[in-house]
Amino acid sequence: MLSRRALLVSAAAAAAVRPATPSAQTAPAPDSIESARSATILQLQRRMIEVNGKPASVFGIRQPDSSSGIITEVGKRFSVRLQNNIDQPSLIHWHGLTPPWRQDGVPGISAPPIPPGGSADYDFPLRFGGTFWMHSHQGLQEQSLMLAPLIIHDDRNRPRDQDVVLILNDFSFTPPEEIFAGLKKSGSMPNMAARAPQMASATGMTPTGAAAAPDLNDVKYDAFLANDRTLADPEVVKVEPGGHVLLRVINGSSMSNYHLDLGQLKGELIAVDGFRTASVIASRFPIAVAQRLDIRLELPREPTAYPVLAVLEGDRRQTGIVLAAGRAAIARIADTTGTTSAALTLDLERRLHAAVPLRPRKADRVHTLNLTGDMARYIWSINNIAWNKDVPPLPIAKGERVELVMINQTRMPHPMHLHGHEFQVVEIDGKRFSGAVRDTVLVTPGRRVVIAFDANNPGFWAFHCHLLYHLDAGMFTTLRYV
Ligand SMILES: [Cu+2]
Repeated sequence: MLSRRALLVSAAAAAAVRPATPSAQTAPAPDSIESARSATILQLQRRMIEVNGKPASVFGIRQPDSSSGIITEVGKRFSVRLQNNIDQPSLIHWHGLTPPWRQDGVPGISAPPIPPGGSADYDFPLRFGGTFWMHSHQGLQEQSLMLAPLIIHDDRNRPRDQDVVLILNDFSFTPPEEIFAGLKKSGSMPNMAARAPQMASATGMTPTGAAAAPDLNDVKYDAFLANDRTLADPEVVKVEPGGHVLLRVINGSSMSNYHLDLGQLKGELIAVDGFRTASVIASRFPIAVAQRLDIRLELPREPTAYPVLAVLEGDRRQTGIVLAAGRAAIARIADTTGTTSAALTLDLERRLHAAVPLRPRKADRVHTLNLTGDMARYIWSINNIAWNKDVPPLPIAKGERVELVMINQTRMPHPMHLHGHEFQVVEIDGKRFSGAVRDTVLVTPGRRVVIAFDANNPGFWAFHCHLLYHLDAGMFTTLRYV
């Protein structure tokens, strides 16, 4: 029997050749039995939920005890055996974590997908705590809910706090491949026909023109889910009157940005994308696709039910959960609001300040990335290049301070995500500031957002728009350094 240390060394040696070892093993080798014993098992599976009174077949990422995703602690290792129990290849990205690049879960970049019946092992230290999530980076599986929370407890968890996780999703009964085909074939989707002419002119538009009329929500969804449920039958979370809640909101939607609405409660935002910020107190917070919000709530003493809602941007539809403090009547909440919400802005982003900013340093390298697209043909790109495997990675070198200047030349907002590194928002529209440290930043139409990061995790990394169909249509590039 090999020691754990020897196993890790042998795993590391194997990783140099074929990392994250996807294998279609029927009889696991003794080594893998041993490592599986110390690892958390996560299973990719099919499951059924009910949406709008109809059964829906979706994916899930669950432990054998059926808990979704992982709750762990900072300082521990992320030690996971991922088993693919669905009938198609898959690979899971640990969104916001900074693993060795071979364990980052992007097919074709970090590792090959895990075949049906196969498994892959992951093992790396957890450098920081916070609210993260995991999702498939394979094809369009994320739209079918191949995602789960990844919560890393740290000192932000005070003993009196009750953790409440709220994961938001957009849902369609139309298979994602059909949704994407519909977007590609402009005119076939009801809204696309009317929009196509103005979108054609969007290519190469000036920032002023882009800012004039944002174009939102290019997929029409059947429902918006909060922890798998709609407001027709929302999750009701029992909380204590006068109690303290740490609300961890994860926007796991494929294409939808929201305004989180705490109603009569005021919340204290303490972290975005896992990373602590100076507190911001409000009852409404924007949350773009893939982003997270950690919000402390102090509940009043009287028994009351508090809806926590997410209103789709530029729309009236909403979803949410209910925090029930004591014996409180729970009123039915409509799934639409009275008025159409505004588009998300960068107003909150401008106010956010990292609790622990990057060490001030002049950039060694700056890349300018114009976010570009041709809405009429539904091609999305960076510097007018729709990604394919022949596009060269952006050059950077180990040890550099890198800045990425993103200029959105389209009419759609793009939540841009960097893999393998946390970054800091350091400029919006020409104004430098010490903004939030995070992993996904929204760049709204016509805006210029600059992020900085330290090239301290060598490898081959993805950088892309997190809107699923934009990513698939080419708003994606890579960084590579060793
Ligand atoms: Cu996009």
